Amino acid sequence: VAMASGTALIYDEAMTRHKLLWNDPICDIEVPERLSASYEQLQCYHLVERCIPVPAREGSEEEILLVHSSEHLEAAKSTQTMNEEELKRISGNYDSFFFHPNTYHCARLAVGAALQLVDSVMSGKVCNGMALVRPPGHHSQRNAANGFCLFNNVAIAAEYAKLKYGLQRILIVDWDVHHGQGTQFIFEEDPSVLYFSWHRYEHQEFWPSLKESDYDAVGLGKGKGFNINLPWNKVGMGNSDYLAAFFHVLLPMAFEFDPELVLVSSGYDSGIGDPEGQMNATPEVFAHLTHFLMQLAHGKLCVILEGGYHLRSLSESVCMTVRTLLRDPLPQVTGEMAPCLSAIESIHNVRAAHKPYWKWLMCEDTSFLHNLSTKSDLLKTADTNSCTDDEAKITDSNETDRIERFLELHMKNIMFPVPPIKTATTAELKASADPNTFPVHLHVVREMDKNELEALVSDFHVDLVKANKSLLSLGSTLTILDKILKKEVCNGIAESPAASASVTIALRHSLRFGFQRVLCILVGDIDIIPSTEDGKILVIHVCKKEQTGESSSKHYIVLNWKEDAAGNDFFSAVLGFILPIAYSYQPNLIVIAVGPNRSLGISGISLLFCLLQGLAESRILAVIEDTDINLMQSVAKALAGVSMPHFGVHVPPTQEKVNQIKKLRNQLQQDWKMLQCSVSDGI
Ligand code: Q9C
Ligand code: ZN
Repeated sequence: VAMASGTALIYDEAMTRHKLLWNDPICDIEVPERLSASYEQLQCYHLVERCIPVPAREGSEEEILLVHSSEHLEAAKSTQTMNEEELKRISGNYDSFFFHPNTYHCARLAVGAALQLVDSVMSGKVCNGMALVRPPGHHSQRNAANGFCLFNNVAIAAEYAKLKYGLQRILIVDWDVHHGQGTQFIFEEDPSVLYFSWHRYEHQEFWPSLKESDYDAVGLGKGKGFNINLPWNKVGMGNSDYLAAFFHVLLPMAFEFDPELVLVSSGYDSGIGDPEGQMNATPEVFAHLTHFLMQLAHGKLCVILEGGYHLRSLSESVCMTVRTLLRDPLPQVTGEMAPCLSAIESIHNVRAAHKPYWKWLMCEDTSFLHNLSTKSDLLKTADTNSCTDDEAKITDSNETDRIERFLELHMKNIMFPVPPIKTATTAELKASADPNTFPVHLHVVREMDKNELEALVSDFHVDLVKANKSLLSLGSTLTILDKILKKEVCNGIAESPAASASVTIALRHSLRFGFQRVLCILVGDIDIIPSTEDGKILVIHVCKKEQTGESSSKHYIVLNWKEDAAGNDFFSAVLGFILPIAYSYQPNLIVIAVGPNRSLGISGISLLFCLLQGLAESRILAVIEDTDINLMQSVAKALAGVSMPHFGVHVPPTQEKVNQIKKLRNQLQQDWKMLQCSVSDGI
């Protein structure tokens, strides 16, 4: 099936006409400029013209009633003709909400914009998209406005998608810094909607200060297990905390759930500089979060704006999201890749609370802390990581300056013009492929001839190029690597009859080029002669047991894995082990080599390519010895990003495999800190 392509963008200036008419220090951050500034920044980066414009429309009363009571609808409707005094009085009936005569119209447009986005994606007009809306929605409840929200745009979108398209599994990811308690209440008993929210909580001190926002609110009745709350008990959470939450909580659950559509309650008040969130995550982390979610539901992803009150941080983060939806290569995440102890504690707790409901968690030995509050107090003082109060609080203008400078500096690096994703391969692969299903923008390169090759490799690894035959087999690998190094292409696939030799030479060549960190993932029987001592190469070798006697060290990690014959048990290894190590390492280049006697199926291998693409600015070299055309095509599709593979149902691995991962995690988590997900082995 050909996949939809393109990214929808929905923006209507009319939604800037809802504004606060009186003084209210609680509500005065939710300003019209949030929308216009975001849109202007998108224009500035030339992202608007690359998207498919989709008009907003008013959501109908019937559509609003999918989630809200008629009393609530009528109350909202009645505000259109009120004077300021009446508006102020009725606003006072709710926690943190303000009405303007235009509010009702704007809120209907916000609902309709979300529904237009769902229609565009579900009809195949586009693959994904973003709707910039005001007022936001996720605090809004069946019968009440709350926290700047009148109608719950995302919740209505989910009900609408279920009704109109017969969907049975929808994932809502709420990365806003506040708990979308409205959305939780609406779907609490509904197993067809998996709701995930992380939020500033501070042991219930932070608004809306509900017991129901804690990690033990897992859903009710039939919906048990389908509500995931990850409370942050400290401010100052950053990129690594967010990524750890994705690796160790959200992504494994999301892959096991296998949604047909993903909706994002996309608040950017969880980003750096936001006065509400007081977190430290930089805009580029949203590119990575978006990229991970694009791997689900065949890429059907609808991003709908919620909060975000630091205009610069908000608009840069919106741009990061849209750029990623458009499939540009991802910027590197910055900062030390180590989650803080308080984050690990929260991650540990939500995993323990969800253990009964998810196969993937069942065999892990996460259990509740016996005395949580004591332990938490201990952790408060033990925590030496980034999320300490003094570093995170914006108390004076120095702090504001710091954030502005930070954003300025990082934006320079991040919004650099990057080459579009182009995949290089040699002509052979393309010729043998079905032209109807094969990536169109595959870039065919000529192989180097013997003389060119000799010139390139003459002064090093002479031993390896002695025989003519092996020399020629290096041709495609080096040609393609060279194009990646020269930034002519982003990634490439080399067929090689001698993968071991090709990889060895590719690694040496890239170190010579000046790369400081090359991540090399070997699948199957491949013997390379690497020097991993100086840390410039990190090898993860996925192979069947027996045949290697090697044991793992910091830079040579052996993962004995033979994929379950019945299906897909490699998910947990990729999400909970390989990805965290890869993000801890932050490579400049990734080489993935598939040799003979491979222990993974096509879908396991594709999963690796898809998920690791966010690293090394998408520089990935594939070296494949196998002549299986299906494997080649899957890798090509994954790298060219033309179709979102369906990874099938996530099968939990055997106890033996789980134990291996656990052992490796314990052994390696001091070196690769993103592996930490449990308090008991974290300290
Ligand atoms: N003391 C969104 O980000 N703060 N809403 C209330 C009361 C309300 C945030 C503080 C924050 C609402 C969509
Ligand atoms: Zn918020």
